[in-house]
Amino acid sequence: MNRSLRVLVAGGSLALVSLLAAAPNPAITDETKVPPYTLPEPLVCADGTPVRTVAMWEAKRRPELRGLFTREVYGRTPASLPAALRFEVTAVDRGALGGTATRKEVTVWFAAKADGARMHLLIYQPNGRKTPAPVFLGLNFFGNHSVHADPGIRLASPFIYYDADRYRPAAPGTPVKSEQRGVHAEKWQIEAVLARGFATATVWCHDLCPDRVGGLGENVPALFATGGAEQRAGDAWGAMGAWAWGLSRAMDYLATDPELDARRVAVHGFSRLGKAALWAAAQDERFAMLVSMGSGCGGAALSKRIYGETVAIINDKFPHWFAKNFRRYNDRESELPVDQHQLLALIAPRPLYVASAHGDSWSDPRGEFLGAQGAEPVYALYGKKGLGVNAMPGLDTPVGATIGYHNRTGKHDVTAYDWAQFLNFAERCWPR
Ligand code: GTR
Repeated sequence: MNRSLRVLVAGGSLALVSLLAAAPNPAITDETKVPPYTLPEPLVCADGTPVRTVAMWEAKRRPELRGLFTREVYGRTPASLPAALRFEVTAVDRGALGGTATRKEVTVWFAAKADGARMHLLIYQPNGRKTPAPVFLGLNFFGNHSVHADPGIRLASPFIYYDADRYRPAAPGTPVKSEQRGVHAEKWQIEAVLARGFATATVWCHDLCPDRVGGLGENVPALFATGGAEQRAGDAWGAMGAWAWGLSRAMDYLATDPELDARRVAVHGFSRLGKAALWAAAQDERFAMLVSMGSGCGGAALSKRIYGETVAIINDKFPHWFAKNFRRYNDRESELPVDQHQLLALIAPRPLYVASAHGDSWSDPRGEFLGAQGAEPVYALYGKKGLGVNAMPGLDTPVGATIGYHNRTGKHDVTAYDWAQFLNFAERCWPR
């Protein structure tokens, strides 16, 4: 194991900051280097009892697995809702996007104070539908104004400057550049989603928990006083937990809107926000479908393969994302009592779509496919057909019934091709 000695030279004196802090083992991206591993069984309880019925899965094994993911990986989600929770519809434009859509903006208040924790939910729904629209709901990286160039979208605040795909907090007074609008429009494909009759809804992850170590002392984590990245209890939540919690609060609003079909809400996410979407769907059964793209380590990819990003690497780089307990498995993945196929199994029998990009070895496409495959026994218990293939399909070849999968040519991204597959899958699972 690599060990590093960090030394701080301050004002001529030598201060030892951290002695013998473990540095993560380097990443493997060569399939022949994947060590042998054993996956924990989704359908065998901790006491060794095999699960043969849906009733037993739901009464015993599913809560047991949720408990393990809570304690060892993502941390606890507060059990009660803030007393001040309320929805304020701040804007409705029935003539958005050239009259094809209705744009709604809703502030979801978590605290009574006007400057307290809140999130802004942006919704587009297609005009002209006779029935309530099914919804794709997901978090965004750079503010609601990043998902479409529509000048009617309220600008996120505090404004975060977008530069070469990195967050850069803007200095106070930085003028908002109009070209910041729609910087992630390609990743959202809003017109394509609307054209197929779906609504789209989004929240900026930063509203819930800023994506930095100090974020656990702000916004939603601060509201629940769950503690900073280092000070919190071992099983306290991290940013993933707060992000997933926010998706459930968005769902609370969607369930009140008669123009939207709350029984058909697909929660989706890309990369770190795909991990959050998975955890949201695993906990909240109101999400009727899950779609993840390049969610990788702590998402759909098996941890025990230690291919690409590992538990140690992710905890080292993002100490605020997961529960502190997850660090116990840094470079000790074989000791993890769970693996990510069991997280996917928690979504059964709801439709589940896992997508990878071939060039995204950091997210381990094969590990994501194997994660989806490992969830199949639980889908089978419900009489649902999973992937329908035994081996990883070729590039750009979507497969699957209730569990869908594709491995796209190209890099870590969400593209028009990916959205076309998500929409095909949703239409197939939810015929009009
Ligand atoms: C990377 C991280 C991945 C993935 C990605 C993203 O730096 O290592 O786990 O989440 O960021 O969110 O784009």
